[in-house]
Amino acid sequence: QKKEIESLVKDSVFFRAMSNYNTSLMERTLRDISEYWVLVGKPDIKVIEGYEEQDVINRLVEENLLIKMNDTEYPNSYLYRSAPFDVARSEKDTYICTRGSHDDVGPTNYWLNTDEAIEIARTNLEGAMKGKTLYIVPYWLGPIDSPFGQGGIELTDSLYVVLNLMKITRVGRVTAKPIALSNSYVLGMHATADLNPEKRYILHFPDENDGMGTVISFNTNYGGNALLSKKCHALRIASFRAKREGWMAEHMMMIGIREPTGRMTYISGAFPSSSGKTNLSMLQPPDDFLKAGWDTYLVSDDITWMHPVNGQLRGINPEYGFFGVAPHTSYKTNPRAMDAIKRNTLFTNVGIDSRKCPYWEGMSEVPEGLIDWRGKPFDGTDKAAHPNSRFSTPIKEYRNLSPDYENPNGAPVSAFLFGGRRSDLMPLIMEARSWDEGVLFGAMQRVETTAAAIGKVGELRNDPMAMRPFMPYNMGDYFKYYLEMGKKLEKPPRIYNVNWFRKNESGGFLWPGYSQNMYVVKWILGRVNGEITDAVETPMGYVPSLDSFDYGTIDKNTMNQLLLIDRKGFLEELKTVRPFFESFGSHFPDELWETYYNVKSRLEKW
Ligand code: GTP
Ligand code: SPV
Ligand code: MN
Repeated sequence: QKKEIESLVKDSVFFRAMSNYNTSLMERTLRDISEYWVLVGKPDIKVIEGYEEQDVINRLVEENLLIKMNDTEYPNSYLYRSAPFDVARSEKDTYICTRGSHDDVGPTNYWLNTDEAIEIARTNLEGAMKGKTLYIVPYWLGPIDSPFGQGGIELTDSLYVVLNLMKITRVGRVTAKPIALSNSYVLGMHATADLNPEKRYILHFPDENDGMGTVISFNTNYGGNALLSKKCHALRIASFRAKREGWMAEHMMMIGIREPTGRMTYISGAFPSSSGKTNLSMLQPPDDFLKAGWDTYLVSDDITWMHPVNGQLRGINPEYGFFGVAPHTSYKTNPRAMDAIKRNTLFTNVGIDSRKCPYWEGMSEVPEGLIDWRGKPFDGTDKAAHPNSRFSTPIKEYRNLSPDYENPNGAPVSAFLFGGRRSDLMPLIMEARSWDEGVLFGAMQRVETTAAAIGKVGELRNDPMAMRPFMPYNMGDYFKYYLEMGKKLEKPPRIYNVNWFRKNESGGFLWPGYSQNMYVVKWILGRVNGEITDAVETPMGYVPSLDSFDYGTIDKNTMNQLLLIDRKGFLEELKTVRPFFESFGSHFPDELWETYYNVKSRLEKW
């Protein structure tokens, strides 16, 4: 069988390059592939080298799976419609599998025993690709020459997955050398099978594959469930490895902000799914900032890998493109995204008008001849675009990329922001007094659920560091690890809690958000660079004093509301998160309890 596979891939540039650099890894790769290939019913095989995008598109168009968009306004852009029941991440089908017990992964994860999970996969995957084509997609996460990069190989029968990977990940022959030299890769096996949601599994095996990790996903074709390089590898598998190796793989965006003086400061922000990472990463400062010489430069919009180097965390973006939320992206809210998605973009589950331009809620006026995301004429009874509709766009389409985007060593991170959708309690901005209290901010995150995952939207739930759906081990141990990281760093990032989503009595947002978030960012820069010293000290940490806070055109009253530290509310909040913390039992660090009680007693005395 290995011979058979060998003959099927022998013309591939990727495999030829791979065997030049590392014969034994090449041998192992062939074994891995042949085992899967036999299981799924010996389909045809095609290795993705990285230059086949047009062929892939043509095939999908022929199969009526892609619709070409207006070629003048959206050149080389297409619309894909998913099965309507397969349009978001499915947390209840997502498992971390180990040979130990459920306690390995803690109460925030679904767990399966490794052997049991492999048996489930075997049963479901047997013959699942008979008569189809198996695409082998080698990919590399991080700058090609980065010591922090990691390779992966995704095996899939979905051309939609292949096209997405080509848009948002470095794929094909360019990855052969770094994969070969790193002498390992994460193995991802994906099959659309019959898309039966009852038999949908996204299985993670962080211990398998010589400890590099394996992912098996089937009966789904949606982003985070099926693009295995993204959440499965770059967050879950990578976080597991990061803990072992002393670094961090986080659900964070990262940008550099250049001030008129030329100084560049990098900040990273963890916001749960559909809660503002991509938008903050593409922040276009208000006009007066731009005129004065401020601007922002993107490193990452969803995932950041951070390594301690000389006492500082340095961040890289493992990805090569955006898989961004479409609804409410507009020239008003995010002009830089609107520019980037005007070319070479794959849209998923958006509406389309009679001119073949995409449309979604919050984009503009409802256009003529609108067809909704399911392909039916839009009549206003349902949404035109699915609330979790997405754009897949290569990173190079974004015009304000950081000069450090391709820096193999990344860029130093000066601040961490934790935030999420919270209509009450959480102020616009507060600064933790210490790393440990910042970790408590992160651990306490209780935010509204969104359409990015299947389930109810708008329900408050605990989502520490925006990592709940992506944490591959016990969250209590993660908190411990986070605390240790702070001790290890000479210059740990300062930690902030932000909230763009506070609401007024009539349900409207108190804070205008989007480009206006620049005012908050400016305050953070003033703080981390030691230029704003007169902040107001509260039991929760520091909040801006209105005198030293440039907050734009908002009135003072609203500002006071936005910055209020509600003593009673926070005491109540501490009480509310307590059972969640307790659910981690002895995994929850004593040190964090201590911090919890310190903050609590400060509030009580205030
Ligand atoms: P994932 O890709 O799911 O991880 O989401 P994300 O964290 O990147 O969120 P994104 O930036 O795509 O924003 C999600 C939704 O929140 C979009 O509809 C945005 O328009 C909206 N949003 C983002 N930033 C703000 C803000 O500052 N204020 C308000 N009101 N809405 C915002
Ligand atoms: C998220 O849900 O956090 C996303 C989209 O960024 S997905 O890739 O589907 O996970
Ligand atoms: Mn995300």
